Amino acid sequence: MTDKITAKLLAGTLPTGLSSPSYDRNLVKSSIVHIGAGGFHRSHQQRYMDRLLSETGDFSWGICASGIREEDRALKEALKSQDCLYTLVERADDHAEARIIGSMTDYVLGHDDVEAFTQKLAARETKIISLTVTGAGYYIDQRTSGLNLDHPDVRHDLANPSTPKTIFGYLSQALKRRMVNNVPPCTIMSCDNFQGNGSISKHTLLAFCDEVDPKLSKWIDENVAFPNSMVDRITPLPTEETRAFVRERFGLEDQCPVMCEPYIQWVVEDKFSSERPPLEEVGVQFTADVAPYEKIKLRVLNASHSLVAYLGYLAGHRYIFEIVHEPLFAEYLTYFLNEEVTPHLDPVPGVDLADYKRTVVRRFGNPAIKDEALRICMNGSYKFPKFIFPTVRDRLKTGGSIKTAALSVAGWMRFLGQAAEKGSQIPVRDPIADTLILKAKQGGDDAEALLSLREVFGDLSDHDHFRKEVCAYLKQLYAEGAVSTIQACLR
Ligand code: CS2
Repeated sequence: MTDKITAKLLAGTLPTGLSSPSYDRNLVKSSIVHIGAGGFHRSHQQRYMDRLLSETGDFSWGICASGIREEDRALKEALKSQDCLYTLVERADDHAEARIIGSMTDYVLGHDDVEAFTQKLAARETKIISLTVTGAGYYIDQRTSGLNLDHPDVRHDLANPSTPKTIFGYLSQALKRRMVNNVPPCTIMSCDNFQGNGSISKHTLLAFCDEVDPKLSKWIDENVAFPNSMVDRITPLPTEETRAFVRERFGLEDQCPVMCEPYIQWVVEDKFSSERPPLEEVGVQFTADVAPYEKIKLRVLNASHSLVAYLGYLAGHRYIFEIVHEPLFAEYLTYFLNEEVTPHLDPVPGVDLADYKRTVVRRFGNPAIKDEALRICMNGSYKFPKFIFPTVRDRLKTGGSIKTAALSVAGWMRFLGQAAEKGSQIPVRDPIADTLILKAKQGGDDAEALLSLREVFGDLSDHDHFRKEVCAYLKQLYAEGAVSTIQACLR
């Protein structure tokens, strides 16, 4: 027999291996509003808050989750039908530990009632607005690293403040209301996975507000804190299989469970506009400078993901664990990390680099979470510039080899080429998917067409050595396939 997951269930006995909130959820305040409550938010920030609520008895820090895209409606309906509770399953090998997370106080869709949502964001009780809207949600122009004011969504929000589509439309309205009504400023905390996530949220929002009302942008600049943070937990996209697992293992009918690895990390810059949750009590690290932690995470973990995912997919693998269990891929990854990445990393307080790299490779090898290569193969146009190009630039400056990094770029291009073929079933999920497919089609085995995309490659579009290497590897990938090209690269 299965039970539907609802608050009623919490009063009953739960099966072994599953825990649930023992705190009274009615007492929890919604002092955080989170925009973009996908799988990662629910495996990471909510998990920390749930722990804070259950371990400290401080009920000040619940989260009202929200979405601002129509695609979020199904999740809203699922969560609302089960009192905003959901199961979080942590898995490694044959170990599975699950918890019903209770820190989500509500789930709203911003565009269902823009006025009510703006009021919520502008309310005195809202101390923090947190964000996981992915890199694409910041509308960054890679050429200038600033806000792309020409993007149709951004232009729409500037022209139509009452029907916003972007975080900027919502945040500018809400902060304006706080400014005008003398409500103390809240903190804007980005939990998106890129370096300087706080600083970038600030610069892009200020650029937007400059267009709306320079007084507002000045007020935000002087009053609102945007802490940078490094977030880490591998969270595959939720699948039907996760639902089935929760049903079979725990007898629970949960419409939107999340499954992830046991590893979790959050390092946050200790810079808040007003109070902040005492998250250090549940393992979050607060620091004055997050940059070294972000750098190591993005250049080691995220870069390694992109390095192996495309080529692994081309070699016929579907899951990350299968790829890193292949000796050839393991060797390729080790070469990249030791020879190309490591020379440009700085020592990070409390982090043993060799151990950090070993742990990343071990985490990738976790077969239980079945992380799909295609999840990593999404949004290459903003992942390569953030994860791999910084290493490439450092290598080029010092004259070091870039062979494995260049091959990973060619791997992405070959993947796009395959996706561009007639009748291909490969999905290209990327904000500039159409352009990428068009260029991949035009160029075929000649990488120059894709390399000309300055919004992706920036100065690297003009770098002869980089271009030569990528072009040679792409030709070889077309002619010989992934495995033989990696073998040749490592010889
Ligand atoms: C991945 C990340 O999407 C990607 O390319 O590298 O989602 C990664 O799983 C997380 O950053 C882990 O914290």
